Amino acid sequence: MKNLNRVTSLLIGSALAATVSTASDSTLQKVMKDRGLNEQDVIRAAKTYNPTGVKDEYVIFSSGGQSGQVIVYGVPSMRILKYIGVFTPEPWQGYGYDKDSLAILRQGDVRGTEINWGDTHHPALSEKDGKYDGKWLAINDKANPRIAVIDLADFETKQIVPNPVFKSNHGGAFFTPNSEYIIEASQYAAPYDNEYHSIEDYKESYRGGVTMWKFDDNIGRILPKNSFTIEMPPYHQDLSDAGKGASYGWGFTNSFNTEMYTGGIEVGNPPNEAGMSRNDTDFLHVYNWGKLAKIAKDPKNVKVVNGHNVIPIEVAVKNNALFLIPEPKSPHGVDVSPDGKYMIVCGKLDTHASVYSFEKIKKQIDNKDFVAKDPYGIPILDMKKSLHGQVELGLGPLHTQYSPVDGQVYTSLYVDSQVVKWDYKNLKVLDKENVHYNIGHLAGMEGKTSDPQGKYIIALNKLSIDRFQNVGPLHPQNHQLIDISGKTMDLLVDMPLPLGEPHQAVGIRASKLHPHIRYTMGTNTKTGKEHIGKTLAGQERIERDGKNVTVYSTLVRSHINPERITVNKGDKVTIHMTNLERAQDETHGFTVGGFDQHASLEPGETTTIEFIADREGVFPYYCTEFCSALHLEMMGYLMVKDPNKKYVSANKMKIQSMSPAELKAEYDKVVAVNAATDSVIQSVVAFLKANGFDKHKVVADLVTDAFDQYGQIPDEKKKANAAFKAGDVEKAILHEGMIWQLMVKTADVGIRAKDALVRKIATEQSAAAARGEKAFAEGGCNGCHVIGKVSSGPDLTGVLSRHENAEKWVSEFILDPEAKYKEPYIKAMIDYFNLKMPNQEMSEKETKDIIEYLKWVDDNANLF
Ligand code: K7E
Ligand code: CUA
Repeated sequence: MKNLNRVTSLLIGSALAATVSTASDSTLQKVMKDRGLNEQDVIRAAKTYNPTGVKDEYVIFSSGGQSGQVIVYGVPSMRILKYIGVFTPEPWQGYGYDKDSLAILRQGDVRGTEINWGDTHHPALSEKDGKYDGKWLAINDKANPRIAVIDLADFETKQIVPNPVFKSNHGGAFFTPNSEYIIEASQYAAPYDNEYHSIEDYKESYRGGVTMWKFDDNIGRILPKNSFTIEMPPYHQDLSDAGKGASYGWGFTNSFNTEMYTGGIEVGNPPNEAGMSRNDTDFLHVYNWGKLAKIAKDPKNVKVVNGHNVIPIEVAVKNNALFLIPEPKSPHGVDVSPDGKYMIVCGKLDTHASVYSFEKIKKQIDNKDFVAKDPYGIPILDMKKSLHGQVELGLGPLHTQYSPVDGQVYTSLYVDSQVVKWDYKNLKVLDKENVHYNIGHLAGMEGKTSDPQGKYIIALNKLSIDRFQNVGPLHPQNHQLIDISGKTMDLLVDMPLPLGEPHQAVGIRASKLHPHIRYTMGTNTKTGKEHIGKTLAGQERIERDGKNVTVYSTLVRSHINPERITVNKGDKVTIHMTNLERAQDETHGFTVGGFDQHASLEPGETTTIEFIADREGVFPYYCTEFCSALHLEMMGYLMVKDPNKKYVSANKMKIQSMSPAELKAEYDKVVAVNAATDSVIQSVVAFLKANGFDKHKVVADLVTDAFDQYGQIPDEKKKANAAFKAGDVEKAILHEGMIWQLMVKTADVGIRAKDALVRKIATEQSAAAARGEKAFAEGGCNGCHVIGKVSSGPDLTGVLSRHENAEKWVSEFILDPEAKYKEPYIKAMIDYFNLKMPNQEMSEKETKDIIEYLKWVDDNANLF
């Protein structure tokens, strides 16, 4: 109201407003006039507008419907934040393309068939004491009955569990109040086994049911072995909810087609829609899952179908754990109140909402006060005796959300295209708001928990018709944000959702979510453990084992190491990749063209791609995220050779076309390079000998390896000299080239031997220095700084004596490099290396340790 008055005064230009009127008032008026906005519009805009950098109060997780994904957006701004790949490959995240996420997607295969989509309906947030704890999100796939679990520490899908006995589902996923279980109710009754059963045997062989998936809240995984299914008659079980508070330990599931009609238009029967809605009432299933969970532990009480525990109807009945209550025909939503005392059932085909009282239900159960049994022997309670009351709401009531105001709820009316606010305790309608059009679910802020927040309701509309720009006959869905903070509802804004039919959404306070911004270096994000392919700077390598080529690579601004991978056609290529970055949002992507491969590597993540190099050719690979100014240079080549082919070197052809003088010049150059390389090797050898390398077995072994290579050089040299003498300069060049190859291999191992020897003879590292060295490696510092060498950044040996007050200076520089970019010394370095020291988000502690490491380096500077 205060806002309204303020805007009104600005706009009406009252005497008071005139005295405070400024240029901005007239600007506002002009904008409103130009855009055809009225006062109300401006207030609504102000209620949803987030200036840049301002974040939302609530985060919404919406099912993505047929996209098989989850859509994340903010309230009140209605800005989309993320699509989470769940049942469907999602290329940006690499989901379903890298090997690790593909393994998750494949967990969802059904009877050996790869499933690459889902019909997601109901997202559910994990709970503690009936309140959201912000840890896990589960969602069901109706089409291929499955439940997926998403970790809210990184918003990635970690598990998909197919239902072993259902052939479809709908009434899931719903967490029990302490996330003990996730409820999944079947939808269309079908045989539990995987065999053919005639539809004539429907009543005997087809079954519905509710699966109680055991959930481990600490690790965030469903434990299939500890889960069980409650067998139910072949009524089409529908939406469900877990009891809480007064009804803790109980579950509630709607149904339709208690007629058990099986259709058959093609044989002249009336269609399903007529036969399945003939009776006036269907059944609310009421079951004591707390008791059934205990019963299921005894093998005598379960039958095992497809390796999964099923509690037969008769066992549940015998243990007083399964009951039916009539409910108005073809109901849809069942929603338990925050205190667990009431269940609101809405009948799609009935204009009423029915409010059931758990106290009344419990009394009948305790007194064994039943009116009849269904054909399967399940006790039926009296409907009237179970009801608190009924309220006529309008046409097509579906789903209900609770508010913090005692008794006040919001229900969607599908046919009327309205949200109705009503009082379920005093049984009266309070307000109605039109929505556009044909609302399904509606989402309150924590509106189904024991701690509903109120403030907003989102209408999830099935049709948008004329609300948006026409983009062809397939229209977007329309989510509409409604302000419920006032006495009457106020529709604030529309958001088109073009990704599928999002059935349900759940909203949580943003303050309850605490996702990571980076991973511990080398994490397999799908398991949370260290990845087998974890590779730090300096450990990059290509290993070959027959037809298997394994590449251990790293990515850091702005290079992929290695930059050349040569394999034979038919080789199986496995590329492990580690993103060495620690900076927030410094993701690198990776693809090899033509092989349907993509990976997204968030800071610290390691993942793997794997494919058969089944085609000869040259295939560039590159980083797919624009990660730095030199992003386009972040590339390399995969070269696939056919082992059965002889290749003529273009280089050789070039040499052949050279004049004798040019050839001689080429030869002299190669010989000179080899001489220079040899002198490096000799200096390493001198160092090794001077420092008694043979006293250390590890080092001695490496030296032996190195001389294996070096030992082949005299023979090669003889051939080179002979060719030269015979006048075949070209052949001499090739032999000298081979000598260079051998020298490089020698130097490679020799330098590793030297490093190992340095380790052995250097002064002992303090614990802090050792931690610092690790932080230096894991932080990716060694991507640019190689100790003892100028590489793509300066050599850090002696860095602590290069600056005044150096420890302070260096740590400031590590923690906030940007602040020093303008210092003349740093500016000169940046110009020289054409690189800026990036902020690697090191902590104060890590920085301190790195300083200790650098001190150790300086103490041993003579060795590097
Ligand atoms: Cu009503 Cu599948 Cu929850 Cu759609 S369901 S609306
Ligand atoms: Cu890394 Cu682009």
